[in-house]
Amino acid sequence: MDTQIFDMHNIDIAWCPGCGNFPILKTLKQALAELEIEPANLVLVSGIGQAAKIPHYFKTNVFNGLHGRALPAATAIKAANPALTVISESGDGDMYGEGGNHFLHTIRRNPDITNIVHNNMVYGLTKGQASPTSQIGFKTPVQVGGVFLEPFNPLAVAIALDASFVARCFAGDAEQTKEIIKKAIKHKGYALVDIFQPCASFNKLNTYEWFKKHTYYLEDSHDHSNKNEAFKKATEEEKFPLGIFYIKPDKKTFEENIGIYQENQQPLYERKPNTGKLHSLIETFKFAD
Ligand SMILES: Cc1ncc(C[n+]2csc(CCOP(=O)(O)OP(=O)(O)O)c2C)c(N)n1
Repeated sequence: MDTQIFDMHNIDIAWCPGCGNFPILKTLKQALAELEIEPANLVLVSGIGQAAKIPHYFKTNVFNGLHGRALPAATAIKAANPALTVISESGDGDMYGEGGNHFLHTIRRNPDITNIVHNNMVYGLTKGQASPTSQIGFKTPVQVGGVFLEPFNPLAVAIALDASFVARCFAGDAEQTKEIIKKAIKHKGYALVDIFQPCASFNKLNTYEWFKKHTYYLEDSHDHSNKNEAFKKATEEEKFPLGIFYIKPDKKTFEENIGIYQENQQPLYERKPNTGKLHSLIETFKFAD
């Protein structure tokens, strides 16, 4: 399938020149085309931010909601129509800051969705405040003395919560990123793909060069079924490993667990509401005279 199938025409892209979102946009289109996922069978869900604009630049189904609230919408869309491929797209602020609570509990629910996070270690849209993944010492117009909060470690948290697929990529390596995104989409269950992404305008510390110097790929011998080993790798501090850290296969998904599809396979969105049941429920809320 050609990636052009996802191209929007006559639309201005509002990212700065040199933004790491450009290679992620291209890589995601390539991954989807190689998996032969039709635009009609795909939904991109996002919150607010520069990264969260990515669905605007795709010809497909899009739900662009509130800041930090992509995951509950993505979970519901997948539950209403399990035949869809559902991908959440966010920045590190949107996902780990404003959306932090949803991040934790979506991992626990394990919907069959892919959660791609463009991690540029800064709030880009609002022009350069520190985000939860900003490194200690990072100076901004708000954090004038440098960040002193411990950075949030999304991979370690996801592994601790037994997320069913946990990976990290670097936007500067399109080939590996594409392969990891493909595996994440094909994986049944919640898949986190955190992508290191340089922000050309507001993060002069974590540049392409910096990421190249401070990352390395997990060895082929890395056993991604070993939770303790994955956690150890996720908490390394000198250099950040890239690759697939942890896979917990055969974990029941949210759609399987909620019971709606156990006896009736018809997608929820096609079913007629049971108005009789609804009315009797409303009756129970009425005050007695
Ligand atoms: C509830 C709420 N709080 C704060 C904001 C302001 N705001 C919009 S985007 C953003 C941060 C975006 O940063 P990130 O998610 O890292 O994405 P980036 O722009 O860097 O891609 C903030 C704080 C908002 N729109 N809504």
